[in-house]
Amino acid sequence: MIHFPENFLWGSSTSGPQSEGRLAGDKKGDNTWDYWFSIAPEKFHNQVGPKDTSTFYTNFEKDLDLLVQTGHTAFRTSIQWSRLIPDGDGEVNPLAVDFYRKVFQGVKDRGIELLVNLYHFDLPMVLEEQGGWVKRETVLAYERYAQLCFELFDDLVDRWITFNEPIVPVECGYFYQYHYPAVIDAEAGVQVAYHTQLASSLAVKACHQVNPEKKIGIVLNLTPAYPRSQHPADVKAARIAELFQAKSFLDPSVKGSYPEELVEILQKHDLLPDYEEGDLQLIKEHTVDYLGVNYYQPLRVAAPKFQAHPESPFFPEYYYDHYEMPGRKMNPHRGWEIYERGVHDIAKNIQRDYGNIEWILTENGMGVEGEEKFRQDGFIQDDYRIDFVKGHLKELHKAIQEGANCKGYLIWTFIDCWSWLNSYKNRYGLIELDLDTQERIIKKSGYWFKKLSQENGF
Ligand code: BGP
Repeated sequence: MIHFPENFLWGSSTSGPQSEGRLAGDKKGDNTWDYWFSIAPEKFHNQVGPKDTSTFYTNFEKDLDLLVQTGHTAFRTSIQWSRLIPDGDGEVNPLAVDFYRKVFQGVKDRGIELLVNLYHFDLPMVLEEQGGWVKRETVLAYERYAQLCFELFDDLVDRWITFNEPIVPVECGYFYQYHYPAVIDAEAGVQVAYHTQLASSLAVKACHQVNPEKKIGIVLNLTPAYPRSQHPADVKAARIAELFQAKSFLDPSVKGSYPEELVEILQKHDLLPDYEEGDLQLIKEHTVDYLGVNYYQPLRVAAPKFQAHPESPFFPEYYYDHYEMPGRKMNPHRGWEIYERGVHDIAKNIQRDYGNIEWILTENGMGVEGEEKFRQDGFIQDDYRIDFVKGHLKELHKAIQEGANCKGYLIWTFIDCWSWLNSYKNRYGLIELDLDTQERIIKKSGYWFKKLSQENGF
């Protein structure tokens, strides 16, 4: 039997835009997803959009009961900026204040620790129309929004989070076209990344001004970059891939400064962002109290096979190729590699290079397409998910024994939820959602998770 430390948190993560849904008269404003779906529904799997998510907005009381039934001692969700301030920087929506206070109170009443994220890929559309994160005005609007959240909800929130996976909207919005504005523009992408970091640091500052005792962190998707081989060119490729994918936010968020090599590379490509005097000092002074780490799959890279065409737009892949390791273990239902050892490597990296800062595994989980085929005796028998979690927990446990400062494990996710362009394609929940009836049915993993939490191990 593997036992976790006392008070280790067991729970799940979701986000506002992926679970709440919209209701006529709820006064929520559009965010970039609402807008994108309205002009290009064909991009979304089965044309299911952000309005038709898992109806948490109307069913939250019952859903919070399901948290208890699946053994949660912690729960993470996000506030939708466009619900609280429909145009991003103006009037506050009183219905949203009421909704979030009820939800947060409901979590607390059930004895569950509450983590609240301020931003999960969901920029209010009015701000996007004015240039979005490329513009410094968005940073200031976010600061005001964050400040408002701290004033309105701090009494109910145990831990705050500034951003979820901030590198993802940069990559997907400005290089790979999976998020709006879906352009290819490295200069804008770097500016967006920089502004997001600045906004995060400003939120840390504001949070501590409202309540110096309160912990605020950032959630990063921290896959280590594994080189194909120990050939110096492969090792270099991995080092640079990690600069772009992890250290671009990890270093300024935890250490308060950017890695020199990243700055040099951006300079070489004439991609340094605009910044103002005082910004770097602010970033230095307002580092996070803890980290959230999301981990699904490792990043494997090799030295680039070809030199980039001089006229081609800049991509980080100028420095590395993605690499498929022969014999890798796969989640065939999602097409992602499974590499449990990655959790241990992340933990050691944080322990060794980031002052062993406190952290929580805030997302880990197994997406499965067509999961209804595993239904037997009325519910989904997702033994593969239980095995997936066990495999990762063994590595996490080993790292904790070796001194890693991890305080909890949050699975993605509790009820199957909507996932951006993938919509409901890949199911991750401990609880199945029937999209037609909105019925919730606990999966085998949900019952198992409760036992895991009660026994604080397995
Ligand atoms: C993470 C995001 C989540 C969720 C998850 C699963 O990166 O933070 O919001 O979407 O990935 O992703 P997918 O549904 O694409 O498999």
